[in-house]
Amino acid sequence: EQSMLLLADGLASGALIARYEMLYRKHPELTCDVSLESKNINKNRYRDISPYDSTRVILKNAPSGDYINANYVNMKINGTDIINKYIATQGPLQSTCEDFWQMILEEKCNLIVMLTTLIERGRAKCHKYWPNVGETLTMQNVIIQCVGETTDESGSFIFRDFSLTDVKNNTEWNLKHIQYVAWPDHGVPDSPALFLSFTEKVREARKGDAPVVVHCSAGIGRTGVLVLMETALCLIEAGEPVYPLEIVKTMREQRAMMIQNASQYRFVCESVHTAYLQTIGDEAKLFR
Ligand code: PTR
Ligand code: PTR
Repeated sequence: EQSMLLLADGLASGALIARYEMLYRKHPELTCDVSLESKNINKNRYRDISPYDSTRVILKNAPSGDYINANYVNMKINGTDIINKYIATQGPLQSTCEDFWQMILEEKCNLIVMLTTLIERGRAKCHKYWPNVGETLTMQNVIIQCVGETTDESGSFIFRDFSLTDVKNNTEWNLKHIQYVAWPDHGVPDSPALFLSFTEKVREARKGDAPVVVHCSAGIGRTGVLVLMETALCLIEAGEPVYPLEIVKTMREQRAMMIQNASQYRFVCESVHTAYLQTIGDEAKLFR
């Protein structure tokens, strides 16, 4: 039997965190064998972060094999027909840029959400896998042109517009890139309000049925926080209750270790609470 509590009470009492701490970080029965094959091992940014075999993105026509450190993460919105589709992935390495863009091409993505900077505390967190404004990056199967770049008033978000060309079919499409520049790994954003407004931008930019590609450095911590938050906003809009722990479980069945630590979980639950107050002017509903 499950006890039901108000989100605010669960935060205040510590019950919310206590339950989070008991979850499996990695599903005990799911394997990650492909990521550890000798031909793939160097394609992982971190030795301890691997995608499950069952939900990994399998590249069809990449020049260097079918492996990329990425998982499909599908989040169903209770009480609706909506499934928010994501691909959660690591920040590309220089050696995996071609694979990254091949994935964007094969999935026909039109939105990338980036939650890291390139360097943090002197350490490389992500390769700069895109071209500067007005410049073009040419991959074997896809050409990427950056046609615009703006920063929001707070200086916390950067918006980029890319035009992509599918070389084989000679077709073009547009891709948006939204970057959160003030969010260190293992940490949390400056404020729930700022993070909420970022997540709203993601919601507005999401279009069509293609998965939204979300990455940070490892593709688990900050990526998990964003996926939980956008899922929660969708649920709130649909008038459905939000059970943050259930959302974490659903994510972790698709990519291991999503949401890295208790402070990130606490932060996102506080943000969910803020969203409730803003959207329906009411106390957050129950959690289990
Ligand atoms: N082995 C690394 C570490 O524990 O620091 C892996 C790692 C790196 C895990 C970054 C999470 C990280 O954060 P994020 O997923 O938000 O980039
Ligand atoms: N409500 C969720 C479930 O059905 O599993 C999450 C949950 C997690 C519920 C833990 C209760 C929990 O309690 P305990 O930590 O005692 O297992």
